[in-house]
Amino acid sequence: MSKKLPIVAIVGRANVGKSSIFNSILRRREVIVANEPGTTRDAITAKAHWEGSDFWIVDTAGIKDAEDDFEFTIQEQIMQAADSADVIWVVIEAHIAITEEDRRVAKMALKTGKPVFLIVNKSDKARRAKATDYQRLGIKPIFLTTASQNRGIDAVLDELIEIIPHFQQPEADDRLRIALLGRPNVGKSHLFNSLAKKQQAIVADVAGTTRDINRAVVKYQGREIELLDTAGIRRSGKIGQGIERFSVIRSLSAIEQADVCL
Ligand SMILES: Nc1nc2c(ncn2[C@@H]2O[C@H](COP(=O)(O)OP(=O)(O)OP(=O)(O)O)[C@@H](O)[C@H]2O)c(=O)[nH]1
Ligand SMILES: [Mg+2]
Repeated sequence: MSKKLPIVAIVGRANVGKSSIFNSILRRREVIVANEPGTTRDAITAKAHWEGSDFWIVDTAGIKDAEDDFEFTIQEQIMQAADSADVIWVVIEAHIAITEEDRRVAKMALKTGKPVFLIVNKSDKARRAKATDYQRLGIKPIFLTTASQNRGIDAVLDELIEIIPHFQQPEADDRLRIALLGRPNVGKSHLFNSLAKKQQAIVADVAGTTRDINRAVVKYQGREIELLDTAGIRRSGKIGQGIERFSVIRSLSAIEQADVCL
């Protein structure tokens, strides 16, 4: 039985505590937390688990006005993280009235049509706050958390694994799954096409053409073999922005689905 691990993207205005939530879930200081808006510049992904369920979480940069090209690229990346995710967590601050940026983030998240949670963090700074005080963003469910003290996070994770079964696609069969992995442009899609005997994958002489996983089922000696063609994996550091980065997450999740990796 194989399943696709869900991806959770943590988005929100700068400095609301996204990285603190990410760290709290991983129970380690994986990413830098600082009281300076714009601390996180690059989306960071890690595999997490709760009560027997595994998932990926992506910590993104804070949403700000794009003052320059670099900032614009970052903002684009946040949109892509949200687009690639299965569940989106929008984070706001409990003690600060909802801002224009909070509204922008909420709108963008809701527009994807995916499950969205509202995490109202820093609730230690607004002790009287109730979840219903934050309904105006139109997001449900709402959780109050104090990430810096690991408080309230369990409830978010409990709800996540409640909805996770929707993303698990059990394929209880005896199909052998083979994932084709490798650096960009080494001929994975060509091999995939020869094996699949049909032009299913887009083959192009441009490194990184495959943005997602192509699948084909071939019959060999009466047995079904499912081939998973993945995006090329580059060394981290060389991984570009945006779509490519999220393709790599998809490749990593293909490794998990596969029985054999070539
Ligand atoms: N009082 C309080 N402070 C918090 C809480 N969570 C985070 N902080 C603090 O808020 C500041 C920002 O936290 P980060 O986790 O870096 O916030 P971020 O959203 O990742 O920020 P950017 O990456 O800059 O967008 C840090 O000083 C944290 O220690 C909380 O629940 N309560
Ligand atoms: Mg951060």
